[in-house]
Amino acid sequence: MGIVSPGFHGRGRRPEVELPPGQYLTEDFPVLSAGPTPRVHQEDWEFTVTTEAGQEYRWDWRQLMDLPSERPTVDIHCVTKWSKLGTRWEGVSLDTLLADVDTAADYALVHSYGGYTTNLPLEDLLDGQAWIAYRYDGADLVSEHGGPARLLVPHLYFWKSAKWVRGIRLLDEDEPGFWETAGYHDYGDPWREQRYQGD
Ligand SMILES: Nc1nc2c(c(=O)[nH]1)N[C@H]1C(S)=C(S)[C@@H](COP(=O)(O)O)O[C@H]1N2
Ligand SMILES: [Mo]
Repeated sequence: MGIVSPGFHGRGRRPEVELPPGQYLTEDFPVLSAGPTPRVHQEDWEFTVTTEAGQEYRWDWRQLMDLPSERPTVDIHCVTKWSKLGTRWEGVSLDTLLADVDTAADYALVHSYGGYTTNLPLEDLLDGQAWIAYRYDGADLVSEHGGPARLLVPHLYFWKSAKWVRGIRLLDEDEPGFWETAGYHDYGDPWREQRYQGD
């Protein structure tokens, strides 16, 4: 992108951005955590994928760092109605992590340190749609935002982006997570405003 002279694209002349229905723009980065912030050190961090057959695949921090990383810039949408555009992350694509995982499962239940869970169809973790993210805006991800590593799945409401991620269970049957059990939508597409069950 070229440099635009200030007089041409000044404040208030920002091109109209399209937000999902009911959302407003925020510039800061709110912290939303259902419980206390777990302090997980990189040396203790492990990420486990468990298949529907009970097979386990495990990565420690060093193994995660050795995988090729990507730098997605994405818009994020919280069900409490804030949206933040152009957030810059670094992490490992779930395509990379799941490449050699032997599974025919349709669903995923994501687990976090601290006990949080959230569910989504396995296909929503694939095809460049989801990452295990460990850097935000050029710095290590702080614990309030899910450090050392969180799931990033920006095309769904942000509650699906589990902070302090520790593993994913692959399942034949859909199993609701923490907020989904409490009445939030099973899928959570912000563009279809799927906030609550029945939306
Ligand atoms: N482990 C865990 N992950 C979580 C949550 C949580 O409470 N615990 N909150 C979710 C919700 S509702 C949102 S909007 C985002 C908030 O992420 P942030 O605090 O980095 O903005 O994290 C999601 N992931
Ligand atoms: Mo949220």
